[in-house]
Amino acid sequence: MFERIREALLAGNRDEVDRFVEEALQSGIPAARILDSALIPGMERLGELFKNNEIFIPEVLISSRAMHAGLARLEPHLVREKVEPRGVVVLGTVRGDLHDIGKNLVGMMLRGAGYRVVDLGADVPPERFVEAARAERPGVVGLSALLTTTMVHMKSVIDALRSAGLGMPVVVGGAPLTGEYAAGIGAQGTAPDAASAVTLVNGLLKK
Ligand code: B1M
Repeated sequence: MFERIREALLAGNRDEVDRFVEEALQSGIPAARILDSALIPGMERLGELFKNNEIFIPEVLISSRAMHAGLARLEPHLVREKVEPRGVVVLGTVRGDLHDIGKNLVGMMLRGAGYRVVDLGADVPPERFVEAARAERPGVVGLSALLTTTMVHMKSVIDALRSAGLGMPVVVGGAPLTGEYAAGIGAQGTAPDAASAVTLVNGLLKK
């Protein structure tokens, strides 16, 4: 079951990913297990193939669309409806960076944990984060970056928020980040995956 979802993802077959994920859900497999055992390992394999020049951007894009289809199927199962949000999180991928799959997952998990998530999308300039933080007054701002060339823009967002007098905690995440880097740019924390991001936000909002 998981193997054929992974294969369909690598083949970029959106319809099959959609169908196989639905079949897995129908057979009673929990959404989180489908994510962790099929979709995420599929994306990791995709990353290896891309790194080794065995596949190129067009294939990665097609598989990413298939990943989005799988995530869309899982979303209602990962997100529990809650009437009263536990807090607000403004979330986005920083300027120059188009990677949004990990950020979307973080958003989904936060929604599932009861937060209202204001998702600004990808390639978001610092001014847009400031504007949203002013309007929404979130408990936490979350920044994602997947490139060593764009993670530097996280500091620009934190500096812009602080210059605008906005002192809410900022959490950062994405494959190239380390705790040391996060602390160095003045973030209040980083998390290696979406589930840990929820734990981190919970902890910050409790303080
Ligand atoms: Co790009 N790309 N990509 N790519 N891509 C990587 C990141 C790369 C590692 C591939 C490689 O070389 N092995 C490499 C970066 C190298 C580096 O900087 N060190 C790379 C490159 C080089 C590029 C381009 C520059 C390629 C080019 O044009 N020559 C280009 C840049 C475009 C741009 O952004 N300006 C590019 C383009 C693309 C696509 C558009 C084709 C596509 C993105 C599609 C999309 O997102 N809509 C793409 C993809 C898909 C990847 C890989 C293969 C997969 C990323 C992914 O979705 N992973 C990636 C290789 C890899 O990561 N192994 C690669 C699955 C996702 C669930 O994990 O995003 O890590 P991840 O998110 C995790 C955690 O990081 C964490 O939780 C998430 C869920 O568990 N997390 C947070 C993320 N954000 C968080 C925020 C938090 C907390 C946790 O708090 C707020």
